[in-house]
Amino acid sequence: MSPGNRRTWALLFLLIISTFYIETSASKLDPFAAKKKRMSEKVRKMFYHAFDNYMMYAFPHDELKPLTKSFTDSLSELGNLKLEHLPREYNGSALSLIESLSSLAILGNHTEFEKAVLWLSENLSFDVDARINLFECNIRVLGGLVSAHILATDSTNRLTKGTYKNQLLVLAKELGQRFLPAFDTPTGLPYAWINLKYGVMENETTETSTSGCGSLILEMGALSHLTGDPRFESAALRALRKLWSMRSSLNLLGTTLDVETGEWIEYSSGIGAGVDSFYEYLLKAHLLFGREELWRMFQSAYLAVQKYFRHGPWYHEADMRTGRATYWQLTSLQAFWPGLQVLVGDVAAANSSHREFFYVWQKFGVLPERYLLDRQMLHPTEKYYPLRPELAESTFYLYQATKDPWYLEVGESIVDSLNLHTRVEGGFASIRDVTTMELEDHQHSFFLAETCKYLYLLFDDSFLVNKNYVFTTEGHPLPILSSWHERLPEAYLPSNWTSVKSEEQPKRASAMSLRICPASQLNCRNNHSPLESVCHIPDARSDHRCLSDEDCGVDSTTCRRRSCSMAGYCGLWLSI
Ligand code: DMJ
Repeated sequence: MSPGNRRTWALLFLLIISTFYIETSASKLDPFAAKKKRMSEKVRKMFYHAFDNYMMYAFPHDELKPLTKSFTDSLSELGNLKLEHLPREYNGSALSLIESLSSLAILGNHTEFEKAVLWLSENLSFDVDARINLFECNIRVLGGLVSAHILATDSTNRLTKGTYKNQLLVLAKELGQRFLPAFDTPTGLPYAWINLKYGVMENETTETSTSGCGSLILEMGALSHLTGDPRFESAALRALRKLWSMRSSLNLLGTTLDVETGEWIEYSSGIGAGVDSFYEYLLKAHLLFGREELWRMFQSAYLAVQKYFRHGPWYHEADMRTGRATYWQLTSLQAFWPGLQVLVGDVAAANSSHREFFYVWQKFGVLPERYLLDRQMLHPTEKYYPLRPELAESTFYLYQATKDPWYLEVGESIVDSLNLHTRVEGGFASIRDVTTMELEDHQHSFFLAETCKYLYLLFDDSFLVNKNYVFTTEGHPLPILSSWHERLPEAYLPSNWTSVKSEEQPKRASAMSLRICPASQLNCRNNHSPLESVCHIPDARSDHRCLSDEDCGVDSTTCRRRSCSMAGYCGLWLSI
């Protein structure tokens, strides 16, 4: 062997040994490292299958039609309302590319990220005759641009090689300015629809939803902080305050309302469609902007939800005036709730609802849009599954909080179902009917922004190490910065801390730091020692399935007796 060959071999050997060493020491620390690696690779491939097909057959239009390998310019139709004014010039705004930016950053794809930024800065224009849904455009386009701008300017990511000149922020500001006329109403509540070129159209509908006018604060607030222009945050905050002032004496809100009169149209509401992200944004905006006022609103709203909507692990709808149950339905959108509960520290409740959602997922293979709980049957028309992310999202949050390996299994099962039922040659298709698995020709942009992202982060959260992000309702990360926090008086004492008694003195702890181990004590460590409650009695079976209450143990965090649910899972059903 020549000296040159020997050196090459020695280097190769060292490389093999060090890779082996890194892998074995990593897997010693984390017994699930190999599974996570395999699964994150699988999800990465899923993302690129969806993204590459979009780029090939649909870009620069909004979304991919994976069955016919064509496109749809859906942004101007989003929101499911009938178009009264058909857009004349609208030819798409590369919606799925904008929605993919933060996912590309998380996957570490600098090249595609930079290419996308360049294309958008040269080609994207909002001066188009398009009637768009304010909420959808806010969470998808404004949120996508603002989040990507922050990621592009974060020196630790090195996503753009010095070429970035705030182009995404310029675009975001232009879009934000086009939103403002929507807020010009006697109530300050914004119109649901606005034409990007001409503002609010004549005879525009005055009806909007609670989430439509109550979930704008993260994106518009971030835009104000980034640009120094307070108008965006003020408009969103004013609308949120007005909406909150319309709550009933039970602290409940309805689902739809009139922006001109400020009166409710639909008094029944729940935690799903038309309301969901309103709750989410109260808490997340409090985390992002440190506003105590939002925390107080969230606290009252959350308690009212738990009191009036919750029935065991399920959430039904109720009339905001009386609190009486109206519709007993499980909807796919509700599956985000356990994720929100993790953020607020209600991990036991999150775990129990999440189990029931997963049970329904397993029963059908995916989550149907609507299931009638009282009649134990699918809704006759809403049998579809449009690749929604909510169950994956909650699974990610629950795994972050508990490190219970069971959530990795849930994630794997979601990935397998998506590949089995929705993957086609031209991307990922929605399911029209979960009983037949008939497909529909639509790959929604949130599959790229959220579904793939949460599944990837479940198995590989390296992007989040030493970072502190809040994810918008569309899955776009925004960093929590003390400079964005409301300045509080010197004597301010936070009221939302959980106190943990230690030997010397009570210690403050955030909900997220109270880790629990519901399924096994493996891999659940706090300061290298297992954290376990003295009262914990594990369920008879490690998968928490049960035939009767006898099979259930005692909850580790609350020390309450668990019981067996209708679906055959142990949980804290009786104490609810
Ligand atoms: C997404 O656009 C957002 O998560 C929104 O808040 C609700 N629905 C879809 C995904 O299901």
